[in-house]
Amino acid sequence: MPNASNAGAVRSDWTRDEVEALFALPFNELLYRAHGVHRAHFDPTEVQVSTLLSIKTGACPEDCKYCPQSTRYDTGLEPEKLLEVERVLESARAARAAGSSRFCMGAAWRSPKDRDLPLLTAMIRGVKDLGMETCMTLGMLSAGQAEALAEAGLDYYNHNIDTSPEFYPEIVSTRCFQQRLDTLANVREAGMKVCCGGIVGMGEGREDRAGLLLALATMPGHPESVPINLLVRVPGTPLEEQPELDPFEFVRAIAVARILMPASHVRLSAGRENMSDELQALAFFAGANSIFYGEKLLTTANPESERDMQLFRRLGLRPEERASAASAPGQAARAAANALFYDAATA
Ligand code: SAM
Ligand code: DTB
Ligand code: SF4
Repeated sequence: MPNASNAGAVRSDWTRDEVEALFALPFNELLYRAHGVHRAHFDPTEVQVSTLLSIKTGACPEDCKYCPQSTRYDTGLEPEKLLEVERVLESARAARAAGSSRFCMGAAWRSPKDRDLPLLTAMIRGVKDLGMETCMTLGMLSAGQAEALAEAGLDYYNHNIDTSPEFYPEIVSTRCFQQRLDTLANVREAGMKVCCGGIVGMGEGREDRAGLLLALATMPGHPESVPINLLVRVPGTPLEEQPELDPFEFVRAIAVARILMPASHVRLSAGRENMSDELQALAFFAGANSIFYGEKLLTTANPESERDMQLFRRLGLRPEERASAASAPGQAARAAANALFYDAATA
């Protein structure tokens, strides 16, 4: 167990015992440590803001039990083909105008087809030209596909391991844990930043939440971005009746992620729609410093933008500027949008 003097060092040699001991700490002790680690690496008043767009919706052949987009479950979702580039850019411009610095494009595929690459790379170039960071999540990637996306300027690739290696087979049968790691290796090899996390609240035990975070924190390089999703229980999916996870257990997962991966952005991801403002505030204190912003995730609801802006103002939080933003195109538009978050009207 790290003591106060080495807390915050970036390590990839965490052990299961250490991770389980962190989860077992008294709540306030865990939060105190996590917040200290957070402050050693980040400005605790800044939160990175990303917006998601589903660029290809539904009819996915995989069987992920949590997912409304699997063709195996009747969730009433209307499938849509890959969007045209101009429609994607319209959404990206709107996200930038609303104050988002990263645009994440998601497709309900097992993996992309090579014939889709010209459109995908055109989307990446178009969004980059707006001065935004780019992220995609398209399923499994071959080494060649990862290179093509990196070549077009893709900054981040999102590919989650979802849960612990032990619990994983309960959730997905159509691709194995190792295949996820192979895609992540291809992404790294191509030089892109990795966005990789998981979902809690799927009926896993605390040992699985520890196993998920241990798997992430012992990767050769920590993912730069770690989304922690709270299961959205979508009617029609096999997990629709899952009992709610104790909110304090959710905050513990955020805090342990922060301690294990001190220099990574930990994202409070899916599930915010049903979280109270107080729970989100606790998660920010525990070390979450990134959110998805905008009324929709991929297919399910996210908090209204106005509610998020209000929350930022009430908590004295502000959107993080990307490092190279000062000279990036679109800076003036984004600065104007960011002002929306600071409007004093609330206090
Ligand atoms: N098809 C691609 C894939 O699975 O790699 C990309 C899109 S997929 C929807 C991206 C991630 O969203 C999943 O890995 C999962 O972690 C998360 N996700 C999907 N449905 C969710 C739900 N109902 N609740 C929480 N997270 C969810
Ligand atoms: C991630 O970890 N969460 C986001 C993003 N990466 C792609 C997706 C959440 C999806 C929630 C269910 C939906 O809206 O379809
Ligand atoms: Fe398909 Fe991704 Fe949903 Fe799994 S999580 S069913 S791969 S869209």
